[in-house]
Amino acid sequence: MKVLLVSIIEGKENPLLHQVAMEELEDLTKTAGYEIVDRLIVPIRAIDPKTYIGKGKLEELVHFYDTPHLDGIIIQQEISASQIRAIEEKTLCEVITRTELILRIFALHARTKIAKMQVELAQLNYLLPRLVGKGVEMSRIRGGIGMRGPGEQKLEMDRRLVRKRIYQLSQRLEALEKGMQERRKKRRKMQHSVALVGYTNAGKSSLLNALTHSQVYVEDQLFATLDTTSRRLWLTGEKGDIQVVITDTVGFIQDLPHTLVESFRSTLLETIDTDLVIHVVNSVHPAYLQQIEIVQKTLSEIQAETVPQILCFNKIDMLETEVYLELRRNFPKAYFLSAKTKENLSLLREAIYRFFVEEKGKNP
Ligand SMILES: Nc1nc2c(ncn2[C@@H]2O[C@H](COP(=O)(O)OP(=O)(O)OP(=O)(O)O)[C@@H](O)[C@H]2O)c(=O)[nH]1
Ligand SMILES: [Mg+2]
Repeated sequence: MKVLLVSIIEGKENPLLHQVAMEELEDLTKTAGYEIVDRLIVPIRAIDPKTYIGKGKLEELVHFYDTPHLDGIIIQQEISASQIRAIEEKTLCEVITRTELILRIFALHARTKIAKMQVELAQLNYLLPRLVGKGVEMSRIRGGIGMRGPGEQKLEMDRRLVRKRIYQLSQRLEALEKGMQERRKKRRKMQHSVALVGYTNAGKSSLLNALTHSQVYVEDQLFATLDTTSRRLWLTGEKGDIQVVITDTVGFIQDLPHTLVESFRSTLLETIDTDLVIHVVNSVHPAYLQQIEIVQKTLSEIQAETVPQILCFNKIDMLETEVYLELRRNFPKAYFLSAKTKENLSLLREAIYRFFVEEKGKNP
């Protein structure tokens, strides 16, 4: 599917931040498997209630790109359903927002039953306020899980049916979550637990693999992992060997769609209801500082900001020496390592050991 990426700047917003957000939108688009024809940052003076982008800018876009030859337009901003429809009518191609793009990636990457249910719930919750009236034509849903581009079967379903399905899914998930919660409680009493958290693509799954010699799925994609995986980690030290359970899960992203946060709550809690959080940072990412902030913000949104944290800069094998030294100066308490080359991995192991043996003093 050939797509055009559009980000709309209203008034005096920071163009640099827009650039970073645009690059992330590119990564998301590639992860979804779409081909990018061009990227466009459109400055506007004010939001047009009908089309968001404004009639004139829309005309320009249609003429310049000969839009019927495109399959889709992906818009960074969360514009309304009626604005989407207005742009679709004018451009004659499918228009989706970043939120819907992320929902599609989640749908493509969900592997376990629980992740599939969580994604479907998020999609339906996203869709519900966008349905108007009864018996509305639901071409926009594009078939739930595994939905792809345009031209799929058009579904006729009304709000009542969507609500019913939301209810069913919530009930089933709630039951599953109860079981998970009980297991988690038991685990916490009996075992030391560590969770890997961080921005998507930071290298959490790679670090889990490197620490525990596992083969968890790793990919240069956003949201490669949606499920929770736990592995045992043995640590040796002067005060005797200990065993901890280390858990990897879904990564965070800026403006993670609210419906996804809600639906994945149990998965998120699974990782953060833990003794220690290892916050993995992609040290070579140009916006790593912003990513650290977003992770901290997300952690506090799920009430996990008080869990003790080890900050861990990954991918140092790709850092230039000067940048590396400056990072070390700026974050004197952090750990700097590479899940790929395994450099400094032992320092992190020692830090985890010390946390449990000395600071926490618990011996299971
Ligand atoms: N050079 C280098 N690449 C790394 C390192 N760690 C991970 N990567 C690469 O970074 C990409 C993302 O790694 P993952 O382990 O899948 O990252 P993640 O944080 O689990 O990502 P999501 O599950 O998508 O949120 C992959 O292409 C890895 O091979 C590292 O230390 N050095
Ligand atoms: Mg992962």
